[in-house]
Amino acid sequence: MQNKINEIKNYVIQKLSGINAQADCQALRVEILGKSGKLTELFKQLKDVPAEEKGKVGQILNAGKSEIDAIISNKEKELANAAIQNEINSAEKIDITLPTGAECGSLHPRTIIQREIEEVFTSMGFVVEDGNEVETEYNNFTAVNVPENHPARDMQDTFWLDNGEVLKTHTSASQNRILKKYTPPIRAIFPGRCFRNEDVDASHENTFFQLEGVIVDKDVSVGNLIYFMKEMLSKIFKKQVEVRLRPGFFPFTEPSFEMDVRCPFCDGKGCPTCKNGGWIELCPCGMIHPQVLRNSGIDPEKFSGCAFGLGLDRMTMLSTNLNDIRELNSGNLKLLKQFGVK
Ligand code: FA5
Repeated sequence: MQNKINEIKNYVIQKLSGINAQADCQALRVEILGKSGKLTELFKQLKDVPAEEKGKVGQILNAGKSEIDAIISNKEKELANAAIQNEINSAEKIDITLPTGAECGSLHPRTIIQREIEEVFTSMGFVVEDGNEVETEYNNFTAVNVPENHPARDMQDTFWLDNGEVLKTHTSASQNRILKKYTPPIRAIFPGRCFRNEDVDASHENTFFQLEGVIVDKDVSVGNLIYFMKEMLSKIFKKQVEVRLRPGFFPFTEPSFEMDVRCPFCDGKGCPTCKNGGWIELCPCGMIHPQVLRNSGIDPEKFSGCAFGLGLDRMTMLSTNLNDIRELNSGNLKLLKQFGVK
């Protein structure tokens, strides 16, 4: 076995001496260490080695692999450094003092609102977490109490990957990871991009943003939910706001609510923004279902929690008075730069 490894090592050294491109080096790595690589094939022969020799032969193989891997890695580093050096030497000289002639960019209005909301929640002791855009079916559905064949899955049809994962349909998909990451008391918000197989119209996009919040502690109640939401909205709209709860349904909260805010533009008197109803439907929320807590390893006998899932595009539309969500993804700079001032 040692002879065979030495042969491969000498072959690698000889080949590397003639290699000057990173791609060739990569190809050699695959040829030796890839799935059907020369060295990998030797590992496959280990199963035929008598049991009493397996340990020793395994050691020889592993040592050989580390040595060959290091030889290739060194060459890779050498080539990468040479490529950088080459770029530095050959790069045209840029005079950074010259005017660019291009306009400066600005933050997207949705990013501005997201940052404002994050600031308010962090000032109240929340951590800001990130979520995956590609999620497991378990996290997106099952962990939040939407098992296979549950009708609630139909309301959130999404884009499925060949490996069975999904483009997440809601930020609730991150609940399981985040509740597992921390131990109660937990206060976290997690903004993120979501995807649904939707017919696009003025208020629905197939790609949109939500900002989710969870609070888990001893004796959390709906009162906590109302308090934090009112605080946040009052800071964003820069005035005291009134909210109301209507019954709602989500498999992952019990009870579930739809939270409305009294229209901050007309103080509830009626205007085009609230379609003369005086209230604006803002955000679904509720008390976290005991099974969702259990799925994250939290004992619902000891702790309770509440959660909300704010539509960030909706908040952005409210704060900018835009009436078509499609503008937010349009790249229409004339329109967007009116708001993206920071
Ligand atoms: C949910 O997605 C729940 N996960 C929210 C939740 C979280 C409830 C925690 C309870 C506890 P819903 O499908 O209603 O719920 O979406 C929440 C918000 O996302 C909506 O109010 C809306 O503002 C926004 N939203 C949903 N679908 C779209 C869409 N296609 N385009 C733009 N915004 C959307």
